[in-house]
Amino acid sequence: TLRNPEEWCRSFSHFIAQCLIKDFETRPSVTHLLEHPFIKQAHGKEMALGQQLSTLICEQQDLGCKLKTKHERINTRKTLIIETSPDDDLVNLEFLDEETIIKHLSKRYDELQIYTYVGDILIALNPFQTLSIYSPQFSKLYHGVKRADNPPHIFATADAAYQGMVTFCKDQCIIISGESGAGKTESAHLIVQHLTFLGKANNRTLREKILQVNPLVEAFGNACTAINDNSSRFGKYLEMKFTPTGAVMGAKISEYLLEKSRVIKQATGEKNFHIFYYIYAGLYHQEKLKKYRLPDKKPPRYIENQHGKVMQDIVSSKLYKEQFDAIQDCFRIIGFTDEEVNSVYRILCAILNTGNIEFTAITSQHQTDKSEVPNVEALENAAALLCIGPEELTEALTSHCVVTRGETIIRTNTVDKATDVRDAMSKALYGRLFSWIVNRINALLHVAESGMNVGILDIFGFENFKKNSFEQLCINIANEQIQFYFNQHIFALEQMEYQSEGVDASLVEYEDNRPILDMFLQKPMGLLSLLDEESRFPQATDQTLVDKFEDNLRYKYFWRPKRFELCFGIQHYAGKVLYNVNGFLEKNRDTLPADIVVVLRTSENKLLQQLFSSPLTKTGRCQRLVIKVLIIPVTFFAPPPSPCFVSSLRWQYSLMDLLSKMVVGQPHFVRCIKPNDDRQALRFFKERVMVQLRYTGILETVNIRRQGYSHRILFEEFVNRYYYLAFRAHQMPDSSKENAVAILERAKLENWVLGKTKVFLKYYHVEQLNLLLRELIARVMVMQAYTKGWLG
Ligand code: AOV
Ligand code: MG
Repeated sequence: TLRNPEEWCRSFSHFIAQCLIKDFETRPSVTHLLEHPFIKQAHGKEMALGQQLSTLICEQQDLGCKLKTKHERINTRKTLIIETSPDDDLVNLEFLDEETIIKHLSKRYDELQIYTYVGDILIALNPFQTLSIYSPQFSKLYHGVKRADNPPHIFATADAAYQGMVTFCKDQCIIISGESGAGKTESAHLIVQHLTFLGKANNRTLREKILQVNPLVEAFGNACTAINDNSSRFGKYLEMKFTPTGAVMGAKISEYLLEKSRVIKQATGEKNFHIFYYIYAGLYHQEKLKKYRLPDKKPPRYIENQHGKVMQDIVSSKLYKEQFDAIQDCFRIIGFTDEEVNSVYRILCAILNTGNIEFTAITSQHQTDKSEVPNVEALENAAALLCIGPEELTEALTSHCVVTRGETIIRTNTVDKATDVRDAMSKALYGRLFSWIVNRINALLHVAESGMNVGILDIFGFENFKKNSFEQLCINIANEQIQFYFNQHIFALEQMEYQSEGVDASLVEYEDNRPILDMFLQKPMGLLSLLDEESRFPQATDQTLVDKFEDNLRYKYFWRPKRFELCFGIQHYAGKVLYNVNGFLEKNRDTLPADIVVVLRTSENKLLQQLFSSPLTKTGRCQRLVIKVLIIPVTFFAPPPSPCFVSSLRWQYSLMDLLSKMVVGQPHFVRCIKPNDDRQALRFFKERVMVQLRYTGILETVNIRRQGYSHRILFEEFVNRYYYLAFRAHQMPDSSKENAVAILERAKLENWVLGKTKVFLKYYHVEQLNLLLRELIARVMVMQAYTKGWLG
């Protein structure tokens, strides 16, 4: 009898009755409900309606699960140790200081409770051992329940993001931070695992595809470093796309500044990207080294262990071989064609051969700066794999064209120059191949419909090695930006809002890293601008660069140990780091000679043509991004000057893209902590943890979470969202302050505060309100179901 979805939606009990009694002859299933024409219509029609519906649907889904699995849950609880404890949330602690926090975390870690809340923020201590708390049973346990019902868990954070998305139709993002080896990437995997569970699509293949994305890109983008055997060498933002009703429908991945220099050289004790070892071991076992023109006596130079280990290490590694098989599966499941995969392998093998090309100087009477290739085999192999002519490749490596006054002159390359060109080619090939794989995954998991998404940010963590170079600087600047974003969200914005709303809340002091960021990013005198400027001078050297830094950077965060030494130090938010400027200019310039591009474009390989036909990097050059909510100061978003080098264009620009994405979603924070540097289970070094707690501002976070109001909702939105709790469904109350108060009182909440336009709530208030709402709907549903006799 209902005339339109609007009317129907307003009266939710009626709605449920309709769905349950009128349309369904059998037991109602959520999928049926979602397919109901009213729901579909309403979703397409109006966002506000869609929001209310999503809430309802999500609650029903929840209830359906409850009804079905009640017994299952009781059983699970018996077998799993899932006791909650008052120190699950540090905010509940009576005494609060660093010592107490450490004591609690240490005790919890001993009991293998690696997760702890600070209000709505999750602290995750790296267990350095496999825990049995990530099974499907646990996924069920953490589905749509009140947070305090279960001990803290990464699944609870994923659940909160998911529920936030379906309930309020708002994009969410989960920001995982922590230093290198703290457990960010593992956490990101677990979040994806739980989100695929929550967003159960009927389509099983899709779920499988999404689960293959991380392993595939990580094979190409991760490597063994001195700190972490599986260290992320790129920043990754994975967006999982959902329908308005919360079914997963696709994914999109964005990559940020891959550490390409690793392809050609690795620091002592470190390795190249995983994929090179996988492919070498894999092809060896498949007896395909010959087919891919790889040497079988000695591994190619780029993956040769520089520290005395031999060929046998790579080919006898069972792990590498298994990983190669796994990667082949990933490609297949995600949907890459055989031809594409073959091209990827060819390019990888071509890179390995390229690394083996050597140059020797030809000295004649007239010319001293000429080079030639003595070992033509490697060169011929590379050329054959790339489907280009070996002569053309030799020419592009050993000479270059210069255009002066309209005339093209060919100049020869010295041995050093030719070596640089060779390595630049390898880096470019790998970098573009990586971007292509990412783009291809996106195309294969692309969804045409617009929906909502949960984004997961997992970047390379803060690094401080014995020797730190340009790459570490880039990585650490990125981490400064993430820290800044966290501070803005947790402290600055919150406190600004109290003031503007006239709410009396005591201010919490925190370490603001804005001045350090200014030092890096300011124009024209920030460190990165200075680096760009120096990169433009052909005569500049690393020495002139570091002198320039010293002469211009008058900050207490910058120091130079000794004039004439090629280093400088930075006091980062996470500690002091000494950088060696050796190679800074070259790495920042990251030039790929036009001659190489020209020859690679002649390739008969389709993929290769594609890689070099147009700039693959999704930088969009100097186009300005539109930022909806401005949290990060505008200066950080200014377009880079041209010509653009790594630090300005690819680096800053891509970070800007990353931050602007996060700014639009509701953030959830996971702070990963490394309890020891030896990667040992059950070892909790207080000092080490203390330092991380300090620089991440955990104590201040506990304070602000205890005093502060992390949820600030406009009266209108609040009344819209929760009016069922105090009014009848059809009443449609005004979105006034008084009605908001009526709801809060009816819900028997305490300690909330009213601002000029908003209700200020603690995170547990919101949880309580959502729970009440859910229970209310559940009661109606159960009542209806009883009348129908479905619950026996
Ligand atoms: P990261 O991502 O924070 O470092 P990872 O996530 O790669 O660190 O974690 C490093 C190692 O710690 C993993 O390889 C696991 O052995 C172990 N680990 C982390 N979390 C867990 C967990 N929940 N359960 C079991 N083992 C874990 V870096 O990418 O280097 O910044 O750049
Ligand atoms: Mg990682």
